[in-house]
Amino acid sequence: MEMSQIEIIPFGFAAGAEVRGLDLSKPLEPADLATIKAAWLKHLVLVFPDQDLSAEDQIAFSRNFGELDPQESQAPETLHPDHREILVLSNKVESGKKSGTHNSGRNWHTDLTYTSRPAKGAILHCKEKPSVGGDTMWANLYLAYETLNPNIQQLLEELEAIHDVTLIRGLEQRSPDVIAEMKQRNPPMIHPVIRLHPETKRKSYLVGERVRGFVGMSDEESRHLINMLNEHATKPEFVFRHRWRLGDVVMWDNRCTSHVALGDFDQTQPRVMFRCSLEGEEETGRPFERPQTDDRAAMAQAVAAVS
Ligand SMILES: O=C(O)CCC(=O)C(=O)O
Ligand SMILES: [Fe+2]
Repeated sequence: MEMSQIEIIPFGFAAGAEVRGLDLSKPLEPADLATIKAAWLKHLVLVFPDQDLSAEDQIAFSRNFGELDPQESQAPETLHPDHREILVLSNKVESGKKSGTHNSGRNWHTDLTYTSRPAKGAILHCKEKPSVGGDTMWANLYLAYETLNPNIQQLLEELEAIHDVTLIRGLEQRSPDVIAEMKQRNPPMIHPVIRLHPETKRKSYLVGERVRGFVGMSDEESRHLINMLNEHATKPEFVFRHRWRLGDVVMWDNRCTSHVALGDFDQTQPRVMFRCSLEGEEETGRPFERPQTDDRAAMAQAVAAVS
């Protein structure tokens, strides 16, 4: 049997490596799959250049790394018409209508934290790209955690954050039906801040710019802590920035990274990406319930407990 010659070339210290020598439209040899999995855990974001995958190929490749997210959190019109496993990220205007994903990913986030089961990872395939700009950046959240002072690490240990889909940057610019779907499908969700990676056993912290507060803190306390943690996590030394090439397939580990898609490109040029999300291994979230009572004292107590 022919052995493929996989080469793994690190792109950055914090994250990112290019994986050369593979055609992902073909089934992977077990040894190659093991090499990819090990490289993924080490580099967090893998870039496979020069791929040309059909929707079926991309789905088959993605299934090597886990179940696919059923995408119930997404507005149906943003999914591939024949393959619900694929979210189409596109800025194209179709029959006079802006796509429901034309500005997706524009603030720092980890995918699907507005659901009870944040994604394990994602596989993104570059189909069309602007001539310049539209890069994506990833932050290494292990390094962010590990470089905090132990006193702050301790503070985060029992903390829970409220993730809110309405904090997606630019959500208000999407069509009213997409906004309504996203809100209705995804009420605010509470997740623990500290995460232990099930495979590497390293800790990281999950906050990002779609968190509206911490349970048991005032808005003001939350705001300062959110800003501090996000600023720290996205320091340049923890960030890998990818400049897309047509055909790139990028696969990231969502359990220890956050990312942002930059809107710095000519919006009259198409940018189209197909995404498969790996279903989260664990349901870590619980809904954040608004206090539902007429009793003022109970209301005040409930608000104090969560705001
Ligand atoms: O378009 C991109 O570069 C990434 C968008 C994003 O946040 C995602 O696919 O999860
Ligand atoms: Fe994302």
